[in-house]
Amino acid sequence: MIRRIIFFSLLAFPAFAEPDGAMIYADQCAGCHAATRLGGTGPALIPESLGRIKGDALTSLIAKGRTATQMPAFANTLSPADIAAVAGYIASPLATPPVWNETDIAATREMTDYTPATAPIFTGDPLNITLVVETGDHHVSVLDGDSFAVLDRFATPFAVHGGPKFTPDGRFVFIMSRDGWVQKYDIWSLKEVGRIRAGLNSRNIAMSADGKWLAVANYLPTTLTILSTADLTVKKVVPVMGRDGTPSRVAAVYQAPQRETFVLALKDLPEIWEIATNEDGGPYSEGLVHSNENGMEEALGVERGLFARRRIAVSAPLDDFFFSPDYRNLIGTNREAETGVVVNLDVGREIASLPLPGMPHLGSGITWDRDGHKVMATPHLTEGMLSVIDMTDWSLVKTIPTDGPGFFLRSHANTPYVWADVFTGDNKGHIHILDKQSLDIVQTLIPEPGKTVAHTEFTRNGKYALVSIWEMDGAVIVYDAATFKEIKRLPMSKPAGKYNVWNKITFEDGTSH
Ligand code: DHE
Repeated sequence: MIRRIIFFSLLAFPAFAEPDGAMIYADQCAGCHAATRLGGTGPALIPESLGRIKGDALTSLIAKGRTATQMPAFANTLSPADIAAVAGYIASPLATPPVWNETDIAATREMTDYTPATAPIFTGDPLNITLVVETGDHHVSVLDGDSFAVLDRFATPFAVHGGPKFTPDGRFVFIMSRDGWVQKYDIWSLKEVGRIRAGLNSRNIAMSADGKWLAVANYLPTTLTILSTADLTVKKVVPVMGRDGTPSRVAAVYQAPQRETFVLALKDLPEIWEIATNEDGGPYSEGLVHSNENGMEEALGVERGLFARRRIAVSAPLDDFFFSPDYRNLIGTNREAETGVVVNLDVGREIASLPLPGMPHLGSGITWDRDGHKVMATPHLTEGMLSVIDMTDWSLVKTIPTDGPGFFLRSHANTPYVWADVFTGDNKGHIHILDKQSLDIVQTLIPEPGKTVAHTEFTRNGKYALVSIWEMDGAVIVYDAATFKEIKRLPMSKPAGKYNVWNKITFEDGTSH
Protein backbone atom coordinates (compact mmCIF):
# COMPACT_ATOMS: atom_id res chain seq x y z
CA MET A 1 0.00 0.00 0.00
CA ILE A 2 2.78 2.43 1.03
CA ARG A 3 4.68 1.56 -2.15
CA ARG A 4 1.60 2.41 -4.24
CA ILE A 5 1.27 5.84 -2.54
CA ILE A 6 4.92 6.63 -3.32
CA PHE A 7 4.39 5.55 -6.94
CA PHE A 8 1.34 7.81 -7.38
CA SER A 9 3.16 10.68 -5.65
CA LEU A 10 6.02 10.40 -8.13
CA LEU A 11 3.57 10.59 -11.03
CA ALA A 12 1.72 13.53 -9.50
CA PHE A 13 4.77 15.65 -8.64
CA PRO A 14 7.12 16.38 -11.56
CA ALA A 15 9.69 17.60 -9.00
CA PHE A 16 10.72 13.93 -8.85
CA ALA A 17 11.18 13.76 -12.63
CA GLU A 18 14.50 12.79 -14.15
CA PRO A 19 17.04 15.63 -14.20
CA ASP A 20 17.24 17.34 -17.58
CA GLY A 21 20.77 16.97 -18.97
CA ALA A 22 20.29 19.72 -21.57
CA MET A 23 19.19 22.21 -18.91
CA ILE A 24 22.06 21.33 -16.62
CA TYR A 25 24.46 21.66 -19.57
CA ALA A 26 23.09 25.12 -20.45
CA ASP A 27 23.43 26.20 -16.83
CA GLN A 28 26.79 24.68 -15.85
CA CYS A 29 28.79 23.80 -18.96
CA ALA A 30 27.82 26.07 -21.88
CA GLY A 31 29.89 28.99 -20.55
CA CYS A 32 33.15 27.17 -21.37
CA HIS A 33 32.11 24.51 -23.88
CA ALA A 34 29.59 26.69 -25.86
CA ALA A 35 25.83 26.32 -26.15
CA THR A 36 26.42 24.44 -29.41
CA ARG A 37 28.66 21.91 -27.55
CA LEU A 38 31.30 22.58 -30.20
CA GLY A 39 33.81 23.99 -27.73
CA GLY A 40 34.82 27.43 -26.49
CA THR A 41 37.54 27.92 -23.90
CA GLY A 42 36.89 24.25 -23.10
CA PRO A 43 36.91 21.44 -25.66
CA ALA A 44 33.93 20.27 -27.74
CA LEU A 45 31.56 17.96 -25.85
CA ILE A 46 30.19 15.73 -28.59
CA PRO A 47 30.64 11.96 -29.03
CA GLU A 48 33.21 12.47 -31.82
CA SER A 49 35.44 14.48 -29.49
CA LEU A 50 34.86 12.46 -26.32
CA GLY A 51 36.22 9.38 -28.08
CA ARG A 52 36.95 6.74 -25.47
CA ILE A 53 35.76 8.88 -22.53
CA LYS A 54 32.36 7.30 -21.99
CA GLY A 55 30.24 5.65 -19.28
CA ASP A 56 31.85 5.70 -15.84
CA ALA A 57 34.94 7.49 -17.17
CA LEU A 58 32.75 10.37 -18.30
CA THR A 59 30.71 10.68 -15.09
CA SER A 60 33.87 10.43 -13.03
CA LEU A 61 35.53 13.18 -15.08
CA ILE A 62 32.54 15.48 -14.51
CA ALA A 63 32.47 14.65 -10.79
CA LYS A 64 36.20 14.99 -10.17
CA GLY A 65 37.26 17.52 -12.82
CA ARG A 66 40.43 17.31 -14.86
CA THR A 67 43.76 18.11 -13.25
CA ALA A 68 45.95 20.78 -14.82
CA THR A 69 42.99 22.26 -16.74
CA GLN A 70 40.15 24.73 -16.02
CA MET A 71 37.67 21.83 -15.73
CA PRO A 72 36.31 21.95 -12.14
CA ALA A 73 34.95 19.06 -10.07
CA PHE A 74 31.12 19.09 -10.04
CA ALA A 75 30.65 16.46 -7.30
CA ASN A 76 29.76 19.16 -4.75
CA THR A 77 27.49 21.14 -7.10
CA LEU A 78 25.57 18.40 -8.90
CA SER A 79 23.96 15.22 -7.59
CA PRO A 80 25.01 11.85 -9.07
CA ALA A 81 21.72 11.82 -11.00
CA ASP A 82 22.41 15.30 -12.41
CA ILE A 83 25.90 14.21 -13.42
CA ALA A 84 24.54 11.09 -15.12
CA ALA A 85 21.97 13.22 -16.97
CA VAL A 86 24.48 15.75 -18.26
CA ALA A 87 26.88 12.92 -19.19
CA GLY A 88 24.07 11.30 -21.18
CA TYR A 89 23.36 14.61 -22.90
CA ILE A 90 26.93 15.28 -24.01
CA ALA A 91 27.41 11.65 -25.09
CA SER A 92 24.41 11.92 -27.44
CA PRO A 93 24.97 12.96 -31.06
CA LEU A 94 24.09 16.51 -32.10
CA ALA A 95 20.57 16.72 -33.55
CA THR A 96 21.90 18.16 -36.82
CA PRO A 97 25.43 17.86 -38.21
CA PRO A 98 27.24 21.11 -37.46
CA VAL A 99 28.28 23.48 -40.23
CA TRP A 100 31.94 24.56 -40.22
CA ASN A 101 32.63 26.33 -43.47
CA GLU A 102 35.32 28.71 -44.71
CA THR A 103 33.68 31.70 -43.01
CA ASP A 104 33.37 29.90 -39.66
CA ILE A 105 37.00 28.81 -39.85
CA ALA A 106 38.25 32.27 -40.86
CA ALA A 107 36.37 33.84 -37.92
CA THR A 108 38.46 31.84 -35.42
CA ARG A 109 41.85 33.01 -36.78
CA GLU A 110 43.89 34.81 -34.11
CA MET A 111 47.35 36.14 -34.91
CA THR A 112 49.75 37.41 -32.25
CA ASP A 113 51.56 40.71 -32.77
CA TYR A 114 55.07 39.41 -32.09
CA THR A 115 58.10 40.68 -33.98
CA PRO A 116 59.81 37.80 -35.80
CA ALA A 117 63.52 37.43 -34.98
CA THR A 118 65.99 37.74 -37.86
CA ALA A 119 68.12 34.89 -36.46
CA PRO A 120 67.56 32.25 -33.74
CA ILE A 121 67.45 33.98 -30.34
CA PHE A 122 69.31 31.02 -28.76
CA THR A 123 72.85 29.79 -29.38
CA GLY A 124 72.23 26.07 -30.06
CA ASP A 125 71.68 24.35 -33.43
CA PRO A 126 68.15 25.34 -34.56
CA LEU A 127 67.93 22.12 -36.59
CA ASN A 128 68.69 20.00 -33.52
CA ILE A 129 65.73 21.34 -31.55
CA THR A 130 63.38 18.65 -30.23
CA LEU A 131 59.79 19.51 -29.36
CA VAL A 132 58.16 17.53 -26.55
CA VAL A 133 54.36 17.46 -26.55
CA GLU A 134 53.27 17.44 -22.91
CA THR A 135 49.68 16.19 -22.94
CA GLY A 136 49.32 16.38 -19.13
CA ASP A 137 48.92 20.13 -19.06
CA HIS A 138 48.74 20.86 -22.79
CA HIS A 139 52.13 22.43 -23.36
CA VAL A 140 55.09 21.92 -25.67
CA SER A 141 58.65 22.10 -24.37
CA VAL A 142 61.33 23.26 -26.79
CA LEU A 143 64.54 21.32 -26.03
CA ASP A 144 68.03 22.20 -27.17
CA GLY A 145 69.21 18.90 -28.68
CA ASP A 146 72.81 19.29 -27.44
CA SER A 147 72.44 20.63 -23.91
CA PHE A 148 68.85 19.37 -23.34
CA ALA A 149 68.04 22.75 -21.82
CA VAL A 150 64.35 23.74 -22.08
CA LEU A 151 64.47 26.91 -24.21
CA ASP A 152 60.74 27.59 -24.02
CA ARG A 153 57.55 25.95 -22.79
CA PHE A 154 54.36 27.17 -24.47
CA ALA A 155 50.65 26.42 -24.08
CA THR A 156 48.99 24.49 -26.89
CA PRO A 157 45.31 24.01 -27.72
CA PHE A 158 43.66 21.20 -25.72
CA ALA A 159 44.57 17.59 -26.65
CA VAL A 160 47.26 17.77 -29.30
CA HIS A 161 47.41 14.64 -31.47
CA GLY A 162 49.79 13.42 -34.17
CA GLY A 163 53.15 14.76 -35.17
CA PRO A 164 53.71 18.51 -35.44
CA LYS A 165 54.77 19.47 -38.95
CA PHE A 166 57.79 21.69 -39.69
CA THR A 167 58.37 24.01 -42.65
CA PRO A 168 61.10 22.60 -44.94
CA ASP A 169 63.67 25.06 -43.51
CA GLY A 170 62.78 23.95 -39.97
CA ARG A 171 61.93 27.47 -38.82
CA PHE A 172 58.18 27.19 -38.15
CA VAL A 173 56.12 24.36 -36.72
CA PHE A 174 52.39 23.62 -36.88
CA ILE A 175 50.63 21.72 -34.13
CA MET A 176 47.07 20.33 -34.25
CA SER A 177 44.58 19.48 -31.52
CA ARG A 178 41.80 16.91 -31.77
CA ASP A 179 39.32 19.83 -31.62
CA GLY A 180 40.68 21.09 -34.93
CA TRP A 181 42.85 23.99 -33.71
CA VAL A 182 46.05 24.54 -35.64
CA GLN A 183 48.77 26.54 -33.93
CA LYS A 184 51.78 28.07 -35.68
CA TYR A 185 54.98 28.60 -33.68
CA ASP A 186 58.21 30.37 -34.65
CA ILE A 187 61.19 28.31 -33.44
CA TRP A 188 63.77 31.04 -34.06
CA SER A 189 61.79 33.60 -32.05
CA LEU A 190 60.38 31.07 -29.53
CA LYS A 191 56.96 32.68 -29.98
CA GLU A 192 53.48 31.62 -31.07
CA VAL A 193 52.52 33.18 -34.42
CA GLY A 194 48.79 32.44 -34.29
CA ARG A 195 46.08 29.81 -34.41
CA ILE A 196 42.91 28.92 -36.28
CA ARG A 197 40.21 26.27 -35.87
CA ALA A 198 40.32 24.33 -39.15
CA GLY A 199 37.85 21.62 -38.17
CA LEU A 200 35.60 20.54 -35.31
CA ASN A 201 37.09 17.09 -34.88
CA SER A 202 40.38 16.64 -36.67
CA ARG A 203 42.85 13.80 -37.17
CA ASN A 204 46.21 15.15 -38.29
CA ILE A 205 47.97 17.65 -40.51
CA ALA A 206 50.40 17.51 -43.44
CA MET A 207 52.59 20.15 -45.04
CA SER A 208 53.07 20.44 -48.81
CA ALA A 209 56.58 19.73 -50.13
CA ASP A 210 57.12 23.43 -50.93
CA GLY A 211 56.07 24.42 -47.41
CA LYS A 212 53.25 26.68 -48.66
CA TRP A 213 50.17 24.68 -47.67
CA LEU A 214 48.99 22.86 -44.59
CA ALA A 215 46.23 20.28 -44.99
CA VAL A 216 44.02 19.38 -42.02
CA ALA A 217 42.19 16.02 -42.08
CA ASN A 218 38.75 16.30 -40.49
CA TYR A 219 36.25 13.78 -39.18
CA LEU A 220 33.78 16.57 -38.48
CA PRO A 221 32.79 18.05 -40.83
CA THR A 222 33.82 15.58 -43.53
CA THR A 223 36.32 17.91 -45.18
CA LEU A 224 39.98 18.59 -45.82
CA THR A 225 40.89 22.15 -44.86
CA ILE A 226 43.84 23.69 -46.67
CA LEU A 227 45.54 26.63 -44.94
CA SER A 228 48.24 28.98 -46.12
CA THR A 229 51.28 28.31 -43.94
CA ALA A 230 52.36 31.94 -44.30
CA ASP A 231 49.44 33.50 -42.44
CA LEU A 232 47.05 30.67 -41.54
CA THR A 233 44.33 31.98 -43.87
CA VAL A 234 41.97 29.43 -45.38
CA LYS A 235 42.89 28.62 -48.96
CA LYS A 236 40.29 25.94 -49.61
CA VAL A 237 37.84 23.65 -47.85
CA VAL A 238 37.48 20.43 -49.85
CA PRO A 239 34.25 18.49 -49.18
CA VAL A 240 35.10 14.79 -49.08
CA MET A 241 32.52 12.53 -50.66
CA GLY A 242 32.11 9.68 -53.11
CA ARG A 243 30.91 10.14 -56.67
CA ASP A 244 27.37 9.45 -55.41
CA GLY A 245 27.62 12.13 -52.72
CA THR A 246 28.32 9.78 -49.76
CA PRO A 247 30.36 11.82 -47.28
CA SER A 248 33.52 10.37 -45.76
CA ARG A 249 35.56 11.21 -42.72
CA VAL A 250 39.22 11.83 -43.50
CA ALA A 251 41.21 9.37 -41.38
CA ALA A 252 44.56 11.01 -42.12
CA VAL A 253 46.43 13.18 -44.60
CA TYR A 254 50.08 12.69 -45.57
CA GLN A 255 52.62 14.63 -47.56
CA ALA A 256 54.13 12.70 -50.51
CA PRO A 257 57.17 14.95 -51.10
CA GLN A 258 58.49 13.51 -54.38
CA ARG A 259 54.98 13.48 -55.85
CA GLU A 260 54.20 17.01 -54.65
CA THR A 261 50.83 15.79 -53.43
CA PHE A 262 48.77 15.21 -50.32
CA VAL A 263 47.52 11.63 -49.96
CA LEU A 264 44.27 11.10 -48.03
CA ALA A 265 43.14 7.99 -46.14
CA LEU A 266 39.35 7.93 -46.12
CA LYS A 267 37.44 6.26 -43.31
CA ASP A 268 34.15 5.66 -45.09
CA LEU A 269 34.93 5.37 -48.81
CA PRO A 270 36.82 2.65 -50.73
CA GLU A 271 39.02 5.32 -52.28
CA ILE A 272 42.38 6.98 -51.70
CA TRP A 273 42.59 10.62 -52.72
CA GLU A 274 45.67 12.35 -54.01
CA ILE A 275 45.66 16.14 -54.15
CA ALA A 276 48.26 18.05 -56.15
CA THR A 277 50.12 20.79 -54.30
CA ASN A 278 51.95 22.31 -57.27
CA GLU A 279 50.50 24.84 -59.68
CA ASP A 280 50.30 22.55 -62.71
CA GLY A 281 48.42 19.86 -60.86
CA GLY A 282 51.44 17.55 -60.76
CA PRO A 283 52.48 14.73 -63.06
CA TYR A 284 50.13 12.46 -61.17
CA SER A 285 46.87 14.16 -62.04
CA GLU A 286 47.07 13.71 -65.78
CA GLY A 287 46.40 10.67 -67.95
CA LEU A 288 45.87 8.44 -64.92
CA VAL A 289 44.30 5.04 -65.10
CA HIS A 290 42.72 2.76 -62.52
CA SER A 291 41.01 -0.60 -62.49
CA ASN A 292 37.24 -0.66 -62.51
CA GLU A 293 35.27 -3.51 -60.99
CA ASN A 294 35.74 -5.67 -64.14
CA GLY A 295 39.50 -5.36 -63.88
CA MET A 296 39.47 -3.06 -66.93
CA GLU A 297 41.69 -0.01 -66.99
CA GLU A 298 39.73 3.15 -67.50
CA ALA A 299 40.80 6.74 -67.87
CA LEU A 300 40.10 8.95 -64.89
CA GLY A 301 38.38 12.27 -65.20
CA VAL A 302 41.34 14.61 -65.06
CA GLU A 303 41.45 17.65 -62.83
CA ARG A 304 44.21 20.16 -63.36
CA GLY A 305 45.93 22.85 -61.37
CA LEU A 306 46.69 23.46 -57.71
CA PHE A 307 44.72 21.05 -55.48
CA ALA A 308 43.60 18.94 -58.46
CA ARG A 309 42.12 15.75 -57.01
CA ARG A 310 42.66 12.17 -58.09
CA ARG A 311 40.52 9.28 -56.82
CA ILE A 312 42.12 5.84 -56.54
CA ALA A 313 39.62 3.01 -56.09
CA VAL A 314 40.50 0.34 -53.50
CA SER A 315 38.62 -2.78 -52.45
CA ALA A 316 37.72 -1.51 -48.94
CA PRO A 317 38.20 1.72 -46.98
CA LEU A 318 41.78 2.06 -45.68
CA ASP A 319 42.40 4.30 -42.69
CA ASP A 320 46.06 3.82 -41.82
CA PHE A 321 48.95 4.14 -44.28
CA PHE A 322 52.63 3.48 -44.51
CA PHE A 323 54.60 4.81 -47.49
CA SER A 324 57.70 3.45 -49.23
CA PRO A 325 60.49 6.05 -49.00
CA ASP A 326 60.00 6.98 -52.70
CA TYR A 327 56.26 7.42 -52.11
CA ARG A 328 55.39 5.23 -55.10
CA ASN A 329 53.75 2.55 -52.93
CA LEU A 330 51.73 2.60 -49.77
CA ILE A 331 50.64 -0.15 -47.43
CA GLY A 332 47.12 0.45 -46.15
CA THR A 333 44.98 -1.26 -43.53
CA ASN A 334 41.77 -0.61 -41.75
CA ARG A 335 41.32 -1.13 -38.05
CA GLU A 336 39.13 -4.23 -38.49
CA ALA A 337 41.12 -6.03 -41.18
CA GLU A 338 43.66 -8.82 -40.72
CA THR A 339 45.49 -7.99 -43.94
CA GLY A 340 47.23 -5.01 -45.43
CA VAL A 341 47.12 -4.05 -49.08
CA VAL A 342 49.88 -2.50 -51.15
CA VAL A 343 48.66 0.27 -53.45
CA ASN A 344 50.94 1.52 -56.19
CA LEU A 345 50.24 5.22 -56.51
CA ASP A 346 51.72 5.50 -60.01
CA VAL A 347 49.34 3.02 -61.59
CA GLY A 348 46.64 3.77 -59.03
CA ARG A 349 45.64 0.29 -57.88
CA GLU A 350 46.25 -2.51 -55.40
CA ILE A 351 49.23 -4.66 -56.37
CA ALA A 352 49.72 -7.02 -53.40
CA SER A 353 48.32 -7.98 -50.01
CA LEU A 354 50.07 -9.02 -46.79
CA PRO A 355 48.99 -10.76 -43.59
CA LEU A 356 48.89 -8.16 -40.82
CA PRO A 357 46.69 -9.36 -37.93
CA GLY A 358 46.45 -7.64 -34.54
CA MET A 359 45.73 -4.09 -35.68
CA PRO A 360 49.04 -2.91 -37.09
CA HIS A 361 49.77 0.73 -36.40
CA LEU A 362 51.23 1.56 -39.78
CA GLY A 363 51.35 5.27 -38.96
CA SER A 364 54.22 4.38 -36.60
CA GLY A 365 56.07 2.23 -39.11
CA ILE A 366 59.71 2.88 -39.98
CA THR A 367 62.12 1.63 -42.66
CA TRP A 368 65.80 0.66 -42.81
CA ASP A 369 68.22 -1.20 -45.08
CA ARG A 370 68.90 -4.90 -44.40
CA ASP A 371 70.80 -7.32 -46.66
CA GLY A 372 70.47 -4.93 -49.58
CA HIS A 373 66.70 -4.74 -49.11
CA LYS A 374 64.56 -1.98 -47.69
CA VAL A 375 62.48 -3.38 -44.85
CA MET A 376 59.72 -1.76 -42.83
CA ALA A 377 58.52 -2.62 -39.34
CA THR A 378 55.24 -1.90 -37.64
CA PRO A 379 53.93 -2.46 -34.11
CA HIS A 380 50.45 -3.89 -33.48
CA LEU A 381 47.92 -2.22 -31.19
CA THR A 382 46.30 -5.42 -29.92
CA GLU A 383 49.06 -8.04 -30.10
CA GLY A 384 52.52 -8.19 -28.58
CA MET A 385 54.53 -8.35 -31.77
CA LEU A 386 56.36 -6.42 -34.43
CA SER A 387 55.99 -7.29 -38.12
CA VAL A 388 58.97 -6.80 -40.41
CA ILE A 389 58.15 -6.63 -44.12
CA ASP A 390 60.48 -6.74 -47.12
CA MET A 391 59.53 -3.79 -49.28
CA THR A 392 60.99 -5.28 -52.46
CA ASP A 393 58.59 -8.23 -52.67
CA TRP A 394 56.14 -7.39 -49.82
CA SER A 395 56.89 -10.65 -48.01
CA LEU A 396 56.72 -10.95 -44.24
CA VAL A 397 60.36 -11.29 -43.12
CA LYS A 398 59.70 -11.94 -39.47
CA THR A 399 57.16 -11.58 -36.70
CA ILE A 400 59.00 -10.61 -33.53
CA PRO A 401 57.20 -11.42 -30.25
CA THR A 402 57.34 -8.56 -27.73
CA ASP A 403 56.31 -8.20 -24.09
CA GLY A 404 52.97 -6.64 -25.13
CA PRO A 405 51.18 -4.45 -27.70
CA GLY A 406 53.22 -1.43 -28.74
CA PHE A 407 52.43 1.95 -30.24
CA PHE A 408 55.62 3.57 -31.53
CA LEU A 409 58.90 2.61 -33.21
CA ARG A 410 61.92 4.80 -33.85
CA SER A 411 65.40 4.48 -35.23
CA HIS A 412 68.02 6.68 -36.91
CA ALA A 413 70.49 6.21 -39.78
CA ASN A 414 73.38 6.42 -37.26
CA THR A 415 72.19 3.68 -34.91
CA PRO A 416 72.09 -0.08 -35.52
CA TYR A 417 69.00 -0.37 -33.31
CA VAL A 418 65.24 0.14 -33.35
CA TRP A 419 63.52 1.25 -30.13
CA ALA A 420 60.05 -0.25 -29.67
CA ASP A 421 57.72 0.42 -26.73
CA VAL A 422 55.19 -1.83 -25.00
CA PHE A 423 52.24 0.52 -24.50
CA THR A 424 49.50 -1.63 -22.97
CA GLY A 425 49.14 -4.80 -20.90
CA ASP A 426 50.99 -6.06 -17.83
CA ASN A 427 54.39 -5.15 -19.24
CA LYS A 428 53.59 -1.61 -20.32
CA GLY A 429 56.68 0.43 -19.76
CA HIS A 430 59.11 -2.05 -21.30
CA ILE A 431 61.23 -0.67 -24.13
CA HIS A 432 62.71 -3.26 -26.49
CA ILE A 433 65.90 -2.53 -28.36
CA LEU A 434 66.08 -4.48 -31.58
CA ASP A 435 69.12 -5.11 -33.79
CA LYS A 436 68.23 -3.88 -37.29
CA GLN A 437 70.21 -6.69 -39.01
CA SER A 438 69.68 -9.79 -36.84
CA LEU A 439 66.15 -8.68 -35.85
CA ASP A 440 66.90 -9.93 -32.32
CA ILE A 441 65.86 -8.01 -29.23
CA VAL A 442 69.25 -7.20 -27.68
CA GLN A 443 68.02 -5.40 -24.56
CA THR A 444 64.79 -4.52 -22.75
CA LEU A 445 64.79 -1.37 -20.64
CA ILE A 446 62.31 -0.97 -17.78
CA PRO A 447 63.00 2.56 -16.57
CA GLU A 448 60.01 2.91 -14.17
CA PRO A 449 58.30 -0.44 -13.45
CA GLY A 450 54.50 -0.18 -13.72
CA LYS A 451 54.52 3.17 -15.46
CA THR A 452 53.80 3.76 -19.14
CA VAL A 453 57.03 4.42 -20.99
CA ALA A 454 56.71 5.12 -24.70
CA HIS A 455 57.76 6.94 -27.84
CA THR A 456 61.42 7.39 -28.66
CA GLU A 457 63.04 10.19 -30.63
CA PHE A 458 66.71 10.60 -31.54
CA THR A 459 68.82 13.70 -31.61
CA ARG A 460 69.95 14.98 -35.01
CA ASN A 461 73.16 12.90 -34.98
CA GLY A 462 71.45 9.80 -33.56
CA LYS A 463 73.73 9.82 -30.50
CA TYR A 464 70.98 10.14 -27.91
CA ALA A 465 67.55 8.53 -27.65
CA LEU A 466 64.80 10.42 -25.79
CA VAL A 467 62.04 8.32 -24.22
CA SER A 468 58.84 9.50 -22.45
CA ILE A 469 57.64 8.39 -19.04
CA TRP A 470 54.04 8.95 -20.15
CA GLU A 471 52.59 9.92 -16.75
CA MET A 472 51.29 13.15 -15.19
CA ASP A 473 54.45 13.36 -13.08
CA GLY A 474 56.46 11.98 -15.95
CA ALA A 475 59.77 12.78 -17.53
CA VAL A 476 61.79 12.58 -20.70
CA ILE A 477 64.76 10.26 -20.21
CA VAL A 478 67.82 10.92 -22.35
CA TYR A 479 69.72 7.70 -23.12
CA ASP A 480 73.08 7.22 -24.75
CA ALA A 481 71.86 5.42 -27.88
CA ALA A 482 74.96 3.18 -28.06
CA THR A 483 75.33 2.09 -24.42
CA PHE A 484 71.64 2.45 -23.35
CA LYS A 485 72.84 4.31 -20.22
CA GLU A 486 70.60 7.01 -18.80
CA ILE A 487 72.25 10.43 -19.20
CA LYS A 488 69.59 12.78 -17.94
CA ARG A 489 65.96 12.92 -16.76
CA LEU A 490 63.85 16.00 -17.49
CA PRO A 491 60.60 16.23 -15.47
CA MET A 492 57.57 16.77 -17.76
CA SER A 493 53.78 16.61 -17.55
CA LYS A 494 52.67 13.43 -19.34
CA PRO A 495 55.12 13.80 -22.21
CA ALA A 496 53.92 12.04 -25.35
CA GLY A 497 55.51 12.50 -28.80
CA LYS A 498 58.92 14.10 -29.33
CA TYR A 499 60.01 15.54 -32.65
CA ASN A 500 63.51 16.47 -33.74
CA VAL A 501 63.51 19.19 -36.40
CA TRP A 502 66.30 17.65 -38.51
CA ASN A 503 64.93 14.10 -38.40
CA LYS A 504 61.53 15.38 -39.47
CA ILE A 505 62.48 17.78 -42.26
CA THR A 506 64.91 15.27 -43.83
CA PHE A 507 62.37 12.44 -43.63
CA GLU A 508 64.94 10.36 -41.70
CA ASP A 509 64.38 6.65 -42.43
CA GLY A 510 64.00 5.82 -38.76
CA THR A 511 61.14 8.21 -38.09
CA SER A 512 57.47 7.76 -38.92
CA HIS A 513 56.40 10.45 -41.39
FE1 DHE B 1 47.63 8.53 -32.73
C1 DHE B 1 50.12 9.81 -34.69
C2 DHE B 1 45.84 7.81 -35.52
C3 DHE B 1 45.29 6.99 -30.80
C4 DHE B 1 49.32 9.45 -29.91
N1 DHE B 1 47.94 8.73 -34.72
C5 DHE B 1 49.02 9.34 -35.31
C6 DHE B 1 48.82 9.39 -36.74
C7 DHE B 1 47.59 8.84 -36.99
C8 DHE B 1 47.05 8.42 -35.70
C9 DHE B 1 46.90 8.67 -38.33
C10 DHE B 1 49.81 9.93 -37.75
C11 DHE B 1 49.49 11.38 -37.88
C12 DHE B 1 50.64 12.31 -38.06
O1 DHE B 1 51.56 12.31 -37.25
O2 DHE B 1 50.57 13.09 -39.00
N2 DHE B 1 45.90 7.52 -33.08
C13 DHE B 1 45.38 7.30 -34.30
C14 DHE B 1 44.20 6.46 -34.21
O3 DHE B 1 43.45 6.11 -35.15
C15 DHE B 1 44.06 6.06 -32.79
C16 DHE B 1 44.38 4.55 -32.64
C17 DHE B 1 42.64 6.26 -32.25
C18 DHE B 1 42.26 7.70 -32.07
O4 DHE B 1 41.71 7.99 -31.02
O5 DHE B 1 42.51 8.53 -32.93
C19 DHE B 1 45.14 6.91 -32.14
N3 DHE B 1 47.35 8.26 -30.71
C20 DHE B 1 46.33 7.62 -30.15
C21 DHE B 1 46.43 7.62 -28.70
O6 DHE B 1 45.61 7.12 -27.88
C22 DHE B 1 47.71 8.26 -28.34
C23 DHE B 1 48.65 7.21 -27.75
C24 DHE B 1 47.55 9.37 -27.30
C25 DHE B 1 46.86 10.60 -27.83
O7 DHE B 1 47.52 11.64 -27.76
O8 DHE B 1 45.74 10.51 -28.30
C26 DHE B 1 48.18 8.71 -29.73
N4 DHE B 1 49.39 9.43 -32.37
C27 DHE B 1 49.91 9.72 -31.14
C28 DHE B 1 51.21 10.37 -31.31
C29 DHE B 1 51.45 10.45 -32.69
C30 DHE B 1 50.28 9.87 -33.32
C31 DHE B 1 52.13 10.82 -30.17
C32 DHE B 1 52.68 11.00 -33.40
C33 DHE B 1 53.67 9.89 -33.55
C34 DHE B 1 54.93 10.30 -34.23
O9 DHE B 1 55.97 9.96 -33.69
O10 DHE B 1 54.91 10.92 -35.28
